[in-house]
Amino acid sequence: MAELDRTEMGVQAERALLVSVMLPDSNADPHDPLGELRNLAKTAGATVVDEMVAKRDRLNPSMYIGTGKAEEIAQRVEFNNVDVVIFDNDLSPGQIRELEGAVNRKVIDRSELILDIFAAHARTSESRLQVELAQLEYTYPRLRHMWSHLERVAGGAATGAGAVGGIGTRGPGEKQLEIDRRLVQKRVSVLKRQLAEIDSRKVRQVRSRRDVFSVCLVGYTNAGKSTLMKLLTGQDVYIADKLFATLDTKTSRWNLTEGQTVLLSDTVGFVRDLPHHLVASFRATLEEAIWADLLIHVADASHERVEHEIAAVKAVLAELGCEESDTLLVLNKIDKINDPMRFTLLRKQYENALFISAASGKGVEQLVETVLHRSGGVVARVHIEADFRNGRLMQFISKHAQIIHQDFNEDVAVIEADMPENRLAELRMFGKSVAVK
Ligand SMILES: Nc1nc2c(ncn2[C@@H]2O[C@H](COP(=O)(O)OP(=O)(O)OP(=O)(O)O)[C@@H](O)[C@H]2O)c(=O)[nH]1
Ligand SMILES: [Mg+2]
Repeated sequence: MAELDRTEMGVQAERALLVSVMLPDSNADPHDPLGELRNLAKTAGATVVDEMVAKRDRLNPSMYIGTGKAEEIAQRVEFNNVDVVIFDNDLSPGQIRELEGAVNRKVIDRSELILDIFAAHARTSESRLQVELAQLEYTYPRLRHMWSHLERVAGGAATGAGAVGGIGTRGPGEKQLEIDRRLVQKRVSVLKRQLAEIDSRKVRQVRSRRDVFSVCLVGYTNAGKSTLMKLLTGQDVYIADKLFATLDTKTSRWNLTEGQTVLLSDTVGFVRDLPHHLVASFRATLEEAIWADLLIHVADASHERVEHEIAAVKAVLAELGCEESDTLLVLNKIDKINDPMRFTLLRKQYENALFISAASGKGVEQLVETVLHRSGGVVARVHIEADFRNGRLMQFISKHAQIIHQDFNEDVAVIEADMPENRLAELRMFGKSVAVK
């Protein structure tokens, strides 16, 4: 099944031409539309030798770009000795087929590139299964194209004519294609079953820890999540200045203060327009994020496009169904911001965020303090005067407070107690019959 692994679609050590077609609703950076794709291509091991950006009001359904632009690509591909053309846009199998015919080179899209990186970085058997499933699901509709591609190359070599010959050709490849389709279907259902088992085991595992407060680091890839994890827990996690360094979730104990420990998890980073197949099959890895009591959203404050990265992460969180979760925004890498104006602006823009440097440790004390509060770890000595005939109120107090002393004064109970600070608001909601000092 070598061809189904799409090893041929990898870009390791290949010379790449990057193309971005910017439509009016594009999420790409207007100042450097290919910045992220360039990083992704480098992470995947390609050498970027040429780049093209085309602004368009609408896409051309057959090839995404027009024939004029395709001709230009074909010329530049020859001139620069390019092996692979990588589009920043998601292309349909039909568009890829047409494009490959027009430019006479392998064409891959952004999702395939991301899948290729994930395949190379996946370490545990779980993440390998997840990547394989995502690749098969994404690859599956493209198998016809794979075969016509292979046949075209063979046919092209024989006739010297290149391009269009093999598309849709019936022949031995077609029969092989049927066999391959059945094999793929079988493999996909085996993978789904295995992953469903892992998923339910994981859910049980995560739920069984419900009594311990759990915190999960989420954020754009390369924001510094693993660096922060290492700083806070001392866990030796993999840190690298590349995209998708972390693929597997790691959970560790984080001692906030004497006697107050929470669980901290480090997860896979997000990018904008993350392939849906990948989000779906990474659910098990992201289970920690879905069930966490608190999400720490780490963003790279030194990145010019931090606003967009924050928005992209929020979109993925929404896709995972955790947009309502308790979230704390942490702007990291403040040591890299040289312009004081920029810093002031960010502070104004994100007034509820914490500003830290995971590299130098700056601001981390405040982060610990905040998490301590959010986890209910900070205990306050309170003086409560309450109507003791209010059964629900008295029950709430006995459940959540450590009573130091109490007196009864006609209908009023006068109580001195220690109570988690984050319960005080709830206590006050009992209304007039309670006074808290
Ligand atoms: N200057 C500076 N660099 C930092 C800081 N935090 C992290 N880095 C660097 O940023 C790069 C990415 O850090 P990681 O911790 O691997 O980032 P991540 O968010 O875990 O990335 P992925 O796992 O790829 O999603 C590394 O080169 C870190 O050394 C910081 O506060 N300041
Ligand atoms: Mg990481």
